[in-house]
Amino acid sequence: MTTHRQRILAAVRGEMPDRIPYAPRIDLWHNANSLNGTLPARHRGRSRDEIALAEGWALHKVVADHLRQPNPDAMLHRALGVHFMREYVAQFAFSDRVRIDVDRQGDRTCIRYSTDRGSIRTSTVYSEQMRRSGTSVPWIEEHAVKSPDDLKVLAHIFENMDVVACYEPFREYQASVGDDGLPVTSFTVAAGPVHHIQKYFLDATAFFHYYRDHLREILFLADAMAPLYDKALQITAASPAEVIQWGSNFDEMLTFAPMFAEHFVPWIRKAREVLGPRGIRILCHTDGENQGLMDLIRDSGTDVAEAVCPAPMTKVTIQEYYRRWSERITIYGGVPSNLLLPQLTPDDQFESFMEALFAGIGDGRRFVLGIADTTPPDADFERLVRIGHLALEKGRLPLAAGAFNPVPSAAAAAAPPRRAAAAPRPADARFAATRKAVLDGDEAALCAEVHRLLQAGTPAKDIIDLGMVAAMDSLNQAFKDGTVFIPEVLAAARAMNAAVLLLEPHLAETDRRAGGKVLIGTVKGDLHDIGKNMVATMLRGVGFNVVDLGINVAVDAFVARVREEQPQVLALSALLTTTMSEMRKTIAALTQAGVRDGVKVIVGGAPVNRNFAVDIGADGYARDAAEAVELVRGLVG
Ligand code: B1M
Repeated sequence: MTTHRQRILAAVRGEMPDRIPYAPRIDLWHNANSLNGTLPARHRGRSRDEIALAEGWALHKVVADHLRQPNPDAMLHRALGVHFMREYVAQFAFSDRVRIDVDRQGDRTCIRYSTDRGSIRTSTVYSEQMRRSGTSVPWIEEHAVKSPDDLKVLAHIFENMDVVACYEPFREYQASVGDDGLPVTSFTVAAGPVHHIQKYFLDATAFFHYYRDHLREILFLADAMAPLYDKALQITAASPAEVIQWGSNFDEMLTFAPMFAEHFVPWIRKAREVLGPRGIRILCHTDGENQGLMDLIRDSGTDVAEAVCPAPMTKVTIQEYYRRWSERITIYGGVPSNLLLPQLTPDDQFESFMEALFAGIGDGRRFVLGIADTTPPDADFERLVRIGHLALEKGRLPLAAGAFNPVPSAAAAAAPPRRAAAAPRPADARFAATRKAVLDGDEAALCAEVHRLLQAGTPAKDIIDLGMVAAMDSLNQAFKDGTVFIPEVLAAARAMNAAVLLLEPHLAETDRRAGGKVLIGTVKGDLHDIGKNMVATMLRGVGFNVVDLGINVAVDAFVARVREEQPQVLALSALLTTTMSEMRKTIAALTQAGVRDGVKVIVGGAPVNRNFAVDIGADGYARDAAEAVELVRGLVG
């Protein structure tokens, strides 16, 4: 009889298993529901592996089990991307020359790393609220890099580090999984040093500014780390592992195409070159929006794309993923997590998605069915069970899909064509230099030009509207078209922030700060802040006074700050389906506190849509940062 392990391994190797393996990731769901006492009655008291096996599913053994590690300090150095997991065959080892002082204060762990070239400080948080929501990794509250000099200190720390083999714990882990799944090892979950720097050392938004302003220093640090990555590959090559995770959270915006091509692809290729001949396969956790990265990922040499999250949660359909990737890459995932939430996906839509999935994946080779990214805590467990039944009923291989043809790589590389750029607005020649400075993200040049125009008697409002905002509009269009990337947009917005400060005293009272104050924050339980930061930066850029409350903001805190700041607009961001309900609660609390009428509430974030906004009584919804600017302008009049 074919085992789960054999079936997944065959899919990963591009062979034809007897049927589609089904390995749903249920760690987050299990953590939350077992802590809250809400596991389905028939599974009370069971571990996640026991539940999966009782249901007949393969174990999802891609991500390390962060909560159950023999080493109590397994996650202590998370802010440096240094983890001591039993699932990792290669692990970092600090040098004696680095002094490490750990200060634990309740949920917070602060660490100072001191060297003879200076020191850096980090802090991480792991709270009861995070535990209850199922999260198993601490949040990096204070990142290692606060100034470019910190990059040099980190380079020194990593130059002095070593990487050592840890085969024995991995062998035990492998044995414990046995035939029930395919254990994947990791070193870090970055696709090389630059990705490591992005994932761990810098605040997510700050990274984009550093990438643009301090690339030389970033590459210096990356060079210092490269020998460790090389050694990890050598150690993995001689290890008992069969698959290694090499890279995670790929997303066209975050891991934007030019950076991905220059700094990620060479490392994925190298991993493939070193490990391929040893029969070890490369897996990347591609849970983001991948449309702009599809060809790069396909040609990178990765064998498995795990946590593939298709439409309707992202832009790429599962059929398109399979068509473009299955010739070279095994797709692991395929069912977006929203499909498990009846409040977002009614039964009939769930059933038709699953039907389309089985019809759209050709002969079914190179496919491991799973949930992307992971099963949410409030998932309808019976839908997970139903997918398992469908995998049994419909998943016998080869599938009898009719006219399916994988796209040959060369043809796939040629498609899809870029959308044509929108026609530029007629430009006012007086502001050519202003627009250029905005497009270049050149704060000094922009401020100098603004100064010159003011001295020449140009109305401040014209400089903003006809110069700066016009440039930003065209930059936004180029961003949407995929011809410029997030660092350029953030740099332009940053330059505009500075110029608006210069212009403000010269604006007529009515035009000042575009007439408004905006309070913005990511709702309680949600730690995603990149999109929210983009919205805040763009609003500031066009002159709004933005008060950013940060992440994980409780309903009461929103209400208190609305009272205190009296903003015209409250902008709420949520990236998790589980935290969207906080938006409804916030609006209800504003009403109860008697302050709802004085503030317009707008909502946004990947899982939010217009219908939801209407349903919860919000005043508006914006799909992206550019739309948010238009929306706020419209609301503030
Ligand atoms: Co998370 N994550 N994540 N994650 N993560 C998502 C959101 C997810 C969709 C991945 C997936 O399933 N494919 C999924 C949520 C699924 C769901 O809820 N149904 C998910 C999950 C499950 C999780 C964890 C639970 C994972 C785990 O622990 N196993 C965990 C939760 C932590 C927590 O919040 N409690 C988690 C953690 C993380 C990281 C820490 C690793 C990292 C966040 C880093 C950070 O923000 N500092 C992360 C990332 C990077 C992502 C993805 C890959 C990318 C998000 C992003 O920043 N995109 C994401 C995948 C995806 O979204 N498809 C995913 C770029 C950003 C510019 O876009 O944020 O959409 P976005 O913002 C846009 C618009 O949405 C809009 O404008 C922005 C700019 O155009 N917008 C607004 C946003 N806010 C707005 C507010 C407005 C208006 C517009 O005002 C009204």
